This record gives sequence, C-alpha cells and structure tokens, in this order.
Amino acid sequence: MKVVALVGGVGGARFLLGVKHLLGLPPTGAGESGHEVTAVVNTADDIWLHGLRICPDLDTCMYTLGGGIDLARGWGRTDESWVVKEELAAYGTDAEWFGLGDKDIATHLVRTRMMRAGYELSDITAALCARWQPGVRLLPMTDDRVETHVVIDEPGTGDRKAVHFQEWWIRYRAEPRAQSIVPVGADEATPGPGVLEAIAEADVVLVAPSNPVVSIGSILAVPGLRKALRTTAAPVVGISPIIDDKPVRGMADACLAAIGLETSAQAVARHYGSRALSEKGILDAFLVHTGDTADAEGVAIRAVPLLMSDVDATAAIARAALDLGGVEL
Ligand code: GDP
Ligand code: FO1
Ligand code: CA
Repeated sequence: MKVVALVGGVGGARFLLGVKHLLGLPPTGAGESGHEVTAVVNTADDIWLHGLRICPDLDTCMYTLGGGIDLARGWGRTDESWVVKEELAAYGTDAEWFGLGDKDIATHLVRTRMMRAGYELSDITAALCARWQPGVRLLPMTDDRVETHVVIDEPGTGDRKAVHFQEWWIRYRAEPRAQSIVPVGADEATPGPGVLEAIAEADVVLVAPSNPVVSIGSILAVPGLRKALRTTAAPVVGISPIIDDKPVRGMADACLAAIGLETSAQAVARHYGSRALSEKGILDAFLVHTGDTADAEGVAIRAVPLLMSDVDATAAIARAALDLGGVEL
C-alpha cells in the first residue's frame, strides 16, 4: 500500500512513527513490508541563521524516524551539547534565542554546503536520509525558498513589523498577537519533485495532526498541492491536532486565532473543508478525539482516542484513519 502523509514537525513525525508501526515497518530503516510511506514535509519554517540553512520540520522528521531525536524536547538531537551556541552568544551575535545544538549544526553544515554546490533541497534531504534511514520517503513540499513571516507589534517598542515565524514562535513564545501569518514565497513556489506524483498514486492520503496553519496551511499554499489533493483517487483523511479545544502541545491556538478560527476540532475540519461539497476542500474524513464532536458538511467524522502517547496508540490512530477512509490494510 502507498500511504502519503502531509506533515509538519513534532506532531507529524510522531504520527509517522505510528503509521510505520501499523504497516509493519521497523522503527528505523526501510524494512520489507511491501508498503511505502511518503511524507510531504512543511519547509516554510526554514530559516537562514549564521549562514546556515536550517529546516526544522524536515530535521524533526528525519531524526525522529531515524532514532536520533531528543524525545523530551521533540526537536534536535539526543545527547546534544551547546558549545557553539554559547560561543556565538559570547560574541553577542543575534538570534541567541534559537537553540542550535552542536550535533544539529553538522546537519546544517552538510545541507548548506550542498546548497552552495547547487543541489536542490530534495536531493540534499535524500542525502541526509542515507545516514538516518527514516524508512519513510521525506519529500520537501517544495525546493523553492518559502518562509513564514508573522506580522506583530514588537514587544517593547510597539512597532508593527514582520518577523520570521521562528522568532515569533521561539523568541516571543507566540505571545504578541499575530496580525497576519504569511508563507512568503509560496505563491511562486512549485511542488517538490515527486510530491504531485505521490499524491496522485497514493492509496490513502493522511493529513497528520500537525499545525493546521503553519505546517499544513503552508503545504497547501504551494500552488498545485490543493488541486492534487482534490483530484487524487485516494481518500483524504485528516487527524485533529486539537483535543478538547486545546492544542496538545505548542501554540497552534495563536496561529488559528490569527486566521480568525476558534481552537476546536470542528473549526479545523471546516477549515480544511470537504472535497465533495466545498470548492477548495481537501477532506473526505476527519478523526477527532473521543468526547469531541465536529459538524463539517461533507466530511465523515469519527471520534477515537487521538493522544499519541506511545507508538501503539499512534498506530491505532493511523488504523482508524485508514478504516474511516474505507482503505483495507
Ligand atoms: P511542529 O512543526 O513541531 O509544530 O509540529 P507539527 O506541526 O507537526 O504538529 C504540531 C501539532 O501537533 C500541535 O498543534 C499539537 O496539538 C499536535 N500534537 C502533538 N501531540 C499530539 C498528540 O498526541 N495527538 C494529537 N492529536 N495532536 C498532537
Ligand atoms: N524550538 C524551540 O522551542 N526552541 C528552540 O530553540 C528550537 C531550536 C530548534 C533548532 C533546530 C530545529 O530543527 C528545531 C528547533 N526548534 C526549536 C523547534 C522548531 O523551531 C519549532 O518547534 C517548529 O518549527 C514549530 O513549528
Ligand atoms: Ca514546524
């Protein structure tokens, strides 16, 4: 079976672990189950810092599926050290708010060197994955530069300005109200190699319980992606990242508010919309957490436990998604 998932970072990566488990793929490495998982990964969180290209969501997926993630933080490398970060701070360089770990920097060095040599992000990701063996094909949503910017009133000065999403999220903890959230460059971007083909040839497309605005929303902002989801013969099934009107982790509520949505599974289901009944909708079905409800016209809703507390619980979520989509394993 060919499974395609749209994913961001931590929520997406954990979900992919469950998909692999369900399909009988080993936690790391490729395995021989006969199934194929392709992840279309958000790259609009990517940032240039200190001359390095950093791709948080791609790296979170790669490290998580490759067994190198720091599980407690959910991002970056296990057993990390922070010597370079401390040295940069001693020089008074900017962006001291960004946690650049020493081991993680090696990834950014390899990536940046390959970019400078003319390789595309998709090629570079494949090269990095040769080491990590994630067992899932990780496809950047685009090879083009797309960066989410957030318009805020700057704390302290009150000046209205656009900051990189990472600065709003990490430095300011998403506290200043986002006046708007824009994936800059998305309009001119083209889908990464293999992305449209994977969606067209999928047996099922899963929209991971990732941030609906800055992860899934950015993927959908790449021209051609939405159409691919609307026209694939495969069922498209989403999983709510919102449980009991709250994000399970992170500040997705601040992102939803910025686009005028309440924080609820129903708001997310309606925002994604029905493939059958709405002009821009992408969903056939949507899973919400037990006890939650959602009324979204033309979208089949089922409530099941959605906490990804361990790999078995996450595999059960993936199984429920396939089941609701009418796909047999
Ligand atoms: P990020 O890029 O690291 O922010 O990660 P994603 O965009 O992939 O996922 C973030 C979303 O994952 C958040 O909005 C969380 O609510 C959601 N999430 C995290 N853990 C869980 C979980 O156990 N269950 C569900 N349903 N959602 C989760
Ligand atoms: N998240 C943080 O909350 N603080 C950090 O300092 C931080 C550094 C970082 C470095 C590399 C990387 O791949 C991810 C990193 N993240 C950090 C996570 C990431 O920036 C965000 O959680 C997501 O992009 C939000 O969607
Ligand atoms: Ca992210």
